[in-house]
Amino acid sequence: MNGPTGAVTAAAEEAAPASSEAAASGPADTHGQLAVCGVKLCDRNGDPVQLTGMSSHGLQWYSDCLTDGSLDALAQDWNADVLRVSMYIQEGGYETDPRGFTDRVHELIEEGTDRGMYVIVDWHMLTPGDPNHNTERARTFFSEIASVHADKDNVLYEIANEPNGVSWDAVRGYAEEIIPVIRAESPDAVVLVGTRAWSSLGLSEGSDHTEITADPVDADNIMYVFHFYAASHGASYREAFRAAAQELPLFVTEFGTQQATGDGPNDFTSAQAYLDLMEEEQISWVNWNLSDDFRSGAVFETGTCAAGGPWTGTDSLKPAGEWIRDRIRESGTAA
Ligand code: IDC
Repeated sequence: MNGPTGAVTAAAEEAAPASSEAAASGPADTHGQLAVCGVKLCDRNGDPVQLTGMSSHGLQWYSDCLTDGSLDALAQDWNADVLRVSMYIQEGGYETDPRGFTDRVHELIEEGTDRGMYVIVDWHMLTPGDPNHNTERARTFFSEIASVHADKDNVLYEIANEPNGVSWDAVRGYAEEIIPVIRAESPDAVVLVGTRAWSSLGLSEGSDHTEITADPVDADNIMYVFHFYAASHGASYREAFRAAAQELPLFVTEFGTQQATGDGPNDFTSAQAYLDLMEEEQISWVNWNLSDDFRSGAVFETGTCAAGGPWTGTDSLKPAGEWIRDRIRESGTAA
């Protein structure tokens, strides 16, 4: 796929010669429609793929960090396979302006598509933690998004960011309501299902993945979502994740190298252990987040977005940003 304009593409290729191939044809052009195959994610030829990339921050706060320049850098300098578009529902998000946020998501799907990336549409429910609180809103939103982008093969649907304080049964019931809404318009799209206890497969509320294997969502072509924050979630959490990966198709749509607040010191040793595990198991991952929020998990230094960059290279990056840019460049399909 071509970049947004010949000039921008040429400039980006110059800045990152190693990625000139990715600029000419992005991962979504090469691998096409994805489908769940066993516990893995496979491309249009049935070959397993691992996608790696970045999540935006909340669109209500950091939309101005998603520019032509930053998205070019993500695709061509960072070699990302996937952009997660994080649309909060509460906290000043979708519920305050459904039309405006839906339109912004449409735009960002096009921006990701133009750059040959996969796009995850993240229904970023968080507080309240019961996804059923937003079911009617989710129906309206996903029905429109899945209908408008039905002809694309690079859109994945994440229907509930982090359910919390609710049973697996409640989460499963919500998934079984929303998945058919998406499938009515986009029958082949992979759907990502958030799990209990902040998408920890239940771990953060004292359960584990066996509650899911005992009573899975009644739908095919879905993956279950796991999130972790490497400085808060150590070896036992990681081993529970490894056990789950043997039995369930998993997608890590959010992780940080710091604490669960998205802030504090980085634990790159723990984070690397997770990355090694995900490479071994070919689990796709997305890091939180592509913004210049003051917290340590936002990749850009504060003020970068208002200044309009620089987006390529490492001059604007915090330590977590430099670390994750290196990892994304050397992993995934666009490495
Ligand atoms: C955090 C943001 C912070 C914001 C807060 C509001 O970094 O700026 O004020 O949300 O809810 C998650 C959530 C994600 C969190 C992130 C870091 O999905 O929304 O972002 N986190 O705390 N789960 C675990 C960590």
